[in-house]
Amino acid sequence: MTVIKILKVGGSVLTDKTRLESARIETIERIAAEIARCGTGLVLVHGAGSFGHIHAKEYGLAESFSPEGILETHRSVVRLNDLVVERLRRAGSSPVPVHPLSCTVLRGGRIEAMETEQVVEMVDRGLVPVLHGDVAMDRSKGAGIVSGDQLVAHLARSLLPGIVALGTAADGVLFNGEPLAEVRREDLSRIGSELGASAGVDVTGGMRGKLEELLDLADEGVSSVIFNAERAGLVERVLAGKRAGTLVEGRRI
Ligand code: IP8
Repeated sequence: MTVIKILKVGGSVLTDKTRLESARIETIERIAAEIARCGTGLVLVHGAGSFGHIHAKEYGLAESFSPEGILETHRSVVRLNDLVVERLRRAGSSPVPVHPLSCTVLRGGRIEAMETEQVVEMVDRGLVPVLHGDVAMDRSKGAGIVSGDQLVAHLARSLLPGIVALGTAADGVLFNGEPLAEVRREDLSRIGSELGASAGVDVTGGMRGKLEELLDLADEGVSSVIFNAERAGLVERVLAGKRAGTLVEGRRI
């Protein structure tokens, strides 16, 4: 059986979040080359950056139901997904797009149901499923936003991966400007006020939102790492199971 690795690369890494739909093509190509060298078993999730957050905010999607907002936000993140998929293909991987809008239902902003059988089949056949933060139907409020971080946590619960890694634009979880080697739920009260918001427009919670997803996961026994995907070589390093950034661990017992 293939050992699954789940990698999320944040929208702050792949795009300039201050400028509408502005992809960092060189960075995407560099990360695609690192991924292509990592072998099989990868499930990739990417953030939306300036391809989704700006539309989601403009249409107030987190608060109100907007048919046009759903379509425009989804189309926008699909454009970024298409760019990522194409760069992965050119780098020598076998990517396939997986759009959460088509396989996920939320309730109150949280994933209530998500089809993942197709993701397992793809990985078993040597493909790289490429998911992304998206808009999704929500049983309690019509539609909502599902972040890449929430997708990672959900996928990790159902696929039981060997590696869960979140590539961000920071060196990990920072405290006094320095990355922590590890973080657990007990540390939150100490470091909480320092957890920064993301640069540019962000409707899903920046570093704090990320950590909340990963600490829940860690409490269920799945550790993960938050590392800097802007530093060349670190994607390859974490996918090889080596240390980088901050390890998110379960409670001390
Ligand atoms: O960038 C957000 O996903 P994220 C998705 O992973 C949208 O938080 C559509 C804003």
